[in-house]
Amino acid sequence: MTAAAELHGPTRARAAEILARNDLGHYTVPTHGLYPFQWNWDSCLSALGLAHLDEDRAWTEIETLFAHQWDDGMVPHIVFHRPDEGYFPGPDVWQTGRPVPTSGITQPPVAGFAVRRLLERTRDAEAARRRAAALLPAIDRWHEWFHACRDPEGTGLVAIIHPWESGRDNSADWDAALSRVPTEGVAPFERRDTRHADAAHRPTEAQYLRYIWLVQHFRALGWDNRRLHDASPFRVVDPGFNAILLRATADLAWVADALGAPEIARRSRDRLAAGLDAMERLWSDEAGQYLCHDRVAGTLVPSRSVGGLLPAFAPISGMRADALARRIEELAGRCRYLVPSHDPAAEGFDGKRYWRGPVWLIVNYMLADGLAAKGKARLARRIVDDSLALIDAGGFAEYYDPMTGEPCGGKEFTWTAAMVLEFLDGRDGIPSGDEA
Ligand code: 9WN
Repeated sequence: MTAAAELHGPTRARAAEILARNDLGHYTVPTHGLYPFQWNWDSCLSALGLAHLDEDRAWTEIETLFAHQWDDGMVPHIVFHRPDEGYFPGPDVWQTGRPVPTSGITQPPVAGFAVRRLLERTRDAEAARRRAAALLPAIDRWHEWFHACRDPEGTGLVAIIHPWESGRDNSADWDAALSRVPTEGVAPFERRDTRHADAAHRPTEAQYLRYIWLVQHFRALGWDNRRLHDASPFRVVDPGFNAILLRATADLAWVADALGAPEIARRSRDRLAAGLDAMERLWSDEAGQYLCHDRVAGTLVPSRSVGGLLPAFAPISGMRADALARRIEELAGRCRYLVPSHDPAAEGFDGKRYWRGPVWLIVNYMLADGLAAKGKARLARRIVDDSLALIDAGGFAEYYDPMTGEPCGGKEFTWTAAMVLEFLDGRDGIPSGDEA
């Protein structure tokens, strides 16, 4: 245990307790009540926290998710392991026809990154190599699926076709694209999220209507991923999502090298090179950061959200990393806690409403990791310190108001707890809380 972990003993113990409470044996729920199933990127990031407590259990978390990979290669964003009326939309709405029901869309592909990190840190190299070797082709197939189904024209970057895929559901980034999604014909529904969390912290009714319209639309197309991309009125190239895919692709190449799988390593490096080149098309000098590209409208989206800062997590150039660090410093002057999910100076900022302003610890983790790797230890350290200060003041919430630190959304959150363990116990260059 590091000095920081000892100093934060009670916080660490509380984080471990939350992971245990949300652990259903072979998968974790993000939090009981609000999210009673397994979520894709929650699980992969939570596995990093689980590994501090029980490495075997950490691998199981990712393996359980991949056991529900679709035949076409997609890894779904939710696995509905057992019925629960507490969440909408459930399996009856998705109707994906899977033996264990799943949703029909995906989420940010952090698995390649997580597997490398587990493998690199393992205390049981033989078991870790065996388990990573089994996941390696499955992750490669998922990456292949992205390129085939979400980049049919081979641009090097993939589109999301539903805001839920981004993981940043109600970001202002989607406002214009989502406004083109119709609402006619949406079957009446009752939201359940607002039973568990303050409605003022959640997406609006108008957004939910469009989320469900898209689900119904894809369902009517039989969840055929060869058709969904072109048929979706919502197609956005998110720099954050692509940065995660590129980082995972780089990490998968590393894992493939370590395990003697040269074909996967080569394919991954080719995809990485093409993606990094293409990412430059999302850069905006005016915004000082990356921006989303609306693939339907053919324009960049002038919304300065954290999605455009997340490329710091990918192997981008030093020049771009410097510019992103400057943007984050600028944001530091506009709020008390880094890193807000939307610029407080921008129209549409709302410090309590989900992805329209609040701080999320998983995002802070990825930014701190990327910045530290690019020599920006001081800024990374500031992000880690702010994250731990939020925990000290408000507990393990889903997200936090960047102005006041108020905990928002769900409570006792799995990936928040996992990130705390990473901040306190982690290595790999992320400066931990109390190091000089
Ligand atoms: C829809 C589970 C998930 C996270 C997402 C977050 C939120 C779901 C919802 O919760 O989304 O996937 O119903 O609001 O936005 O990033 O994976 O924690």
